[in-house]
Amino acid sequence: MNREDREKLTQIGAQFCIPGRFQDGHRIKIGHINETFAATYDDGGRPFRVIHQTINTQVFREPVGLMSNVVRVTEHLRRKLQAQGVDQLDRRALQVIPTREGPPYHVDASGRYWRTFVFVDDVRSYDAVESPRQAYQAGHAFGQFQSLLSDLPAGELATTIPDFHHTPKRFERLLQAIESDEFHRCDLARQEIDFALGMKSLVSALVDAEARGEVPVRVTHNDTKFNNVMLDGHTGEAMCVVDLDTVMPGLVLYDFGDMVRTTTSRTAEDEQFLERVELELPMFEALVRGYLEATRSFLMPAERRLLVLSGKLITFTIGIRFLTDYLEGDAYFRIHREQHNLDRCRKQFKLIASMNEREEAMQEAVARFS
Ligand code: GN1
Ligand code: MG
Repeated sequence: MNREDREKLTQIGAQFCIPGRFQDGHRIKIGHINETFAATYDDGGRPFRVIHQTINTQVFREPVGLMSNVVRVTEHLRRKLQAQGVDQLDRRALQVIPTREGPPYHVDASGRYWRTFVFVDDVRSYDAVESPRQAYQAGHAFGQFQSLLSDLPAGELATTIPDFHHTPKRFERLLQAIESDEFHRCDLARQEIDFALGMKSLVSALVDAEARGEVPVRVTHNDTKFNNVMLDGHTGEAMCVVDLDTVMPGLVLYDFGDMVRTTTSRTAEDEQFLERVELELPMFEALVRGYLEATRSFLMPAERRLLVLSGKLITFTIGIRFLTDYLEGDAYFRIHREQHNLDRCRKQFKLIASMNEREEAMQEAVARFS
């Protein structure tokens, strides 16, 4: 790492209750939103590893509430897992390291918020799912996450991003972006815009089910991408889920939908060869089996009935967020090439088309494992 990063990290690390002296660190490139570093401290000859991460306050406007959610949830998970007597507790339950002054975050001289986690050893994540076994692990891990938190009253958590998965509001924003076409990109995205407009009748399905009281608000993860599951480096077993910034009150269907989006096709989120993109049934079957096994104790029939629809709807919601961001000049999602957000959108829409073709088989799989 360069000298500037090194000095920065040393200074940040000193604020937290970390045993030992700063030794080394490096930037980890994950996520579109936050900045993340892994660092090693020398604790009397023994290495102690942590994650230092900034909170993007443009995106998360209430970092204090966010961190109080994260502490609440990680402690709850740890207590529950401990009571179950699981092995390797420290690899299964994330731990927040508080600052020396007490709060679980530090605000640096330029106003940036930092937090620190204990590093989980010997786990890795994948940007794209590789096998049904991995899909099973992901479904089970996020299902278990919801299940362990199902006795935590959702109302006690802060809402870190209001209306995060509110599809009608996301759709409204897309319509505004099309209307103003500030960056003159609508012509380049004509097909995607038409596809999105064609889905209008579906956009309110989940918010309507919630408003009618058919599905309850629970504590949910809300960013259940496959790369937020940490798999054991040797056995491939899911050890824990990470990226808890969006843990807040929500519908379990948001979580399941985003799993379908990211864990049923062996392609990256920005795959450009669209002929490779399809909903792979063996992946979906394994995902839904893992999820239903882990959520048996609390999941209601009404929630189960909407699982397949949620896959389509959340894939659509993220797809139109990419499209909107493209039309708005790439202000939100970090891009690494021109038209990156348009490529991301195309991939999501292709996956939806494939789900439409396989809908019956997907429903049949949900019924089989229910
Ligand atoms: C963002 O930054 P990351 O990768 O954890 C986004 C998610 C999207 C995802 C798409 C707070 O997550 O909602 O689904 O990108 N997070 C936020 O890859 O907007
Ligand atoms: Mg995230």
